[in-house]
Amino acid sequence: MALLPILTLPDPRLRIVSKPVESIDAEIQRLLDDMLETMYEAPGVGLAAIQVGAPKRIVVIDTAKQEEDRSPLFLINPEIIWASEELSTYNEGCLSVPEYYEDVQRPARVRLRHRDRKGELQEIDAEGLLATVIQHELDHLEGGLFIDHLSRLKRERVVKKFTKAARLEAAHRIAEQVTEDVDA
Ligand code: GNR
Ligand code: NI
Repeated sequence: MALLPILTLPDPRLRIVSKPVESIDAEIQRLLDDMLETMYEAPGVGLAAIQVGAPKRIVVIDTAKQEEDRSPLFLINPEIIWASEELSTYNEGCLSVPEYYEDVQRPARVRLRHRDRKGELQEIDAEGLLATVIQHELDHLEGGLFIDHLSRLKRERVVKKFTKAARLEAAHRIAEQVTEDVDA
């Protein structure tokens, strides 16, 4: 297993629409395992393949609070086939928008259809945190992010902040390299 680097805002790859998985082979299973390890290590309760740069309709989720209770869900080509009229609000975060949290309103309950790790068709009913995380991850498959649910003012503020931080980080890397080159 391997830890994969997680893409963060404003990486344009996060806006790619992911492609359905055609066959669930060893390569896909390796990606699922690497994504799960990466999610646990982060730590996070969900991860979509595009967050590690793979534009495939693949998601891993585990909402267990304790390490002993771990029970990962592997979702391949997931589809929401029903959503409740009733909404619920959850304070969401995203590994691709680190350390930023905002309330998002979504359907309180959903029914999901997907293929599992073995390629078998499954349906699950979800509510609470799981329903929220499923919808958050399905947004990622469409190139969406939870900040798209916020006001334009809030969203643009966050994007600006992360764009500035990324520019600063790039400048620091260059400065460090110059120092190394001069010292050499
Ligand atoms: O770890 C995560 N926590 C979380 C909390 C509330 C709503 C959604 C999430 S998903 C997030 C991990 C992530 O970015 N998945 O794409
Ligand atoms: Ni996310």
